[in-house]
Amino acid sequence: MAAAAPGGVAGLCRLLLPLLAAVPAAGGSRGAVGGMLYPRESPSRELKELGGVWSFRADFSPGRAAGFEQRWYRRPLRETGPVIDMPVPASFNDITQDPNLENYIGWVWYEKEVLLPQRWLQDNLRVVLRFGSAHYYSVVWVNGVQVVEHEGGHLPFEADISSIVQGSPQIPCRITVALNNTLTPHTLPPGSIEYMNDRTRYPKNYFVQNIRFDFFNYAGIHRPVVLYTTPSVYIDDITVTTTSTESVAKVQYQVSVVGSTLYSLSLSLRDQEGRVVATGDGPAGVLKVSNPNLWWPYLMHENPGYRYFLEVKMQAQANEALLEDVYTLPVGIRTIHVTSTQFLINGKPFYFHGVNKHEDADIRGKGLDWALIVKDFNLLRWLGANSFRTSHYPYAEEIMDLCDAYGIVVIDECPGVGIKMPESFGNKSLQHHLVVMEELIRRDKNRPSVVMWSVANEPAAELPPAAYYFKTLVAHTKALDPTRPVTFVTDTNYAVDRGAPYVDVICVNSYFSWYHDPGHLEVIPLQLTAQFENWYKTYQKPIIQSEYGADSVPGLHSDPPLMFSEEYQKAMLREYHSVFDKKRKEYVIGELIWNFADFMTNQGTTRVLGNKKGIFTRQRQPKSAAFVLRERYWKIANESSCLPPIMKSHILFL
Ligand code: BDP
Repeated sequence: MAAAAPGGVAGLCRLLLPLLAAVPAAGGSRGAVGGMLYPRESPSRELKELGGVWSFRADFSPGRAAGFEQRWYRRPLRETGPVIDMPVPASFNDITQDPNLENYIGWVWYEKEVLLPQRWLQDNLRVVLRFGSAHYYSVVWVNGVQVVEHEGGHLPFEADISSIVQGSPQIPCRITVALNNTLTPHTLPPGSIEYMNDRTRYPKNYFVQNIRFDFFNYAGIHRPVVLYTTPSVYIDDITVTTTSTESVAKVQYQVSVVGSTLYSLSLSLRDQEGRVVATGDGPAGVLKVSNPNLWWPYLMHENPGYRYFLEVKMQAQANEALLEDVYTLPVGIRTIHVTSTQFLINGKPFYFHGVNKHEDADIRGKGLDWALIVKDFNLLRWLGANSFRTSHYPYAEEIMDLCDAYGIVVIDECPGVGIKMPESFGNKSLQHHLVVMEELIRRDKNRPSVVMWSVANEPAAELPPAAYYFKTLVAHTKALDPTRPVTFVTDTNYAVDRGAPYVDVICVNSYFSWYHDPGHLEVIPLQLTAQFENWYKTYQKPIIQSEYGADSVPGLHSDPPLMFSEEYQKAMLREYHSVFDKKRKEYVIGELIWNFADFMTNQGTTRVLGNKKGIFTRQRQPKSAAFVLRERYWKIANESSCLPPIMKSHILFL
């Protein structure tokens, strides 16, 4: 974001880790101001991907500040010390055999030298450097000049670097990134550094990072880094909302242009066959589409994920030249409504039968991996899942694009996970959380797959400050996007949850027979029924079981079922499902298994090489539970839609 911590990097270092010496305060942060369109090629825009091998060094100096003190960004990284090869995108943690790098906390440095085409260096052209995400605090220099600073992972940030690359062209152009993965009570997610000062038990300066969330805190440049061009007068942002009756849909649009006030805009909306179905002009307006093809979720329609393409053309006169910019945005036409018992998409009741996921895999950690992404979508469709929650942070834009295209419905969650400490409910944390929601909505507002925002997972919602915190956060989110419902995911008791009054849908997690009454599957029906009834009586809002699950170690068998066996995971599912089947006739509108796949966590006595609640292994092989869920999801889909049953056998071959 945006808003760097007050005092920039220097302030951050003081706050994060006294161990880190202060570094020069930086500027150049852009904030959630302006647009963050996904970079796409067009007749007026070129794109260069900077993925591959970058140079890398972790700053192992005692204060972790040698890089700033010695200004490593001023010269090629190899000239200031040893470097290793580091893939981008990827987490750095699992790439080498060095346990110190796996668990490293502090500043790491990345560098890439890039050759720019000569034609990019002309006037009237803008060159932008964009990061899909980097964990967590980033400072970026180009040819030694700082261009951007950004707080928080999981969301994109960018910098206009035209003046640097065009003003004094340097060949090659050198991009240096310093990244810090330290978490504080005020970052999202929050964390804290604890110094172990007992000299009889720990060496000098020994510290650990405490986190209250259950996934390995991978760090690095996790998503694509690109350079792209636009004309110097350019389309900065587009916002689209849709309404529809059966015979006609309205696509309201707003376009913002930066660089000049003298420009003209023309828009055309094309269907999937390329036919123009509506045209418009000017920075705001309404396009009418007769007999629209609506965007439907997967398994709810024989043609799910229908997208139109909105081509926006801008022309402007600048420096005696005619500049033209073109950007094409995919648009899905659909509506969402929430009643006290239902979630309606295009006026029809939608039941979430889906999963929770993680961005997580062997070796690459949280780094974007196309093979894994496509495999996961094939598994989701094989399973008959129509939805997922982006537990516990925004996923890559590339993943969201496929959700739009395939009709996979998304509950889009921000990185508000592990908010447990009282100091994480103060004004400073809240202000940051508001900005993160701004960044998330700015990124995903036009996505038809996103049907609800989740502002947090399992916060300590019983604490008194949680009331003001969530009231403000939910109101802010609704003000930014009045078209989508807002929730947060709770594991707090219904009677003391101070955030629940503000949400549109109750999302509740429970682990009956696992964390509570471990081994006692027989308590599930009673406890789960009581959970639903208590929440519904209190709030009269529809409810999603947003997590439930049990660990199973693949290949471990036991009958009667014992914990950690594949049979226990299956038996737990069946007990939960019997209650869901009663309550979904009333007000339960969804079930999301925890978790789609096994994933890495911090080490601990309850984790055997990570969390094993996946119905697929980390390598995406099905456990027995996957087949139980598959039978169920297809059955629900076939009951609730008019799809021919042949759909399932078709999907078998995926
Ligand atoms: C839930 C958390 C999730 C954990 C899960 C578990 O929301 O992040 O991974 O428990 O313990 O409470 O498996």
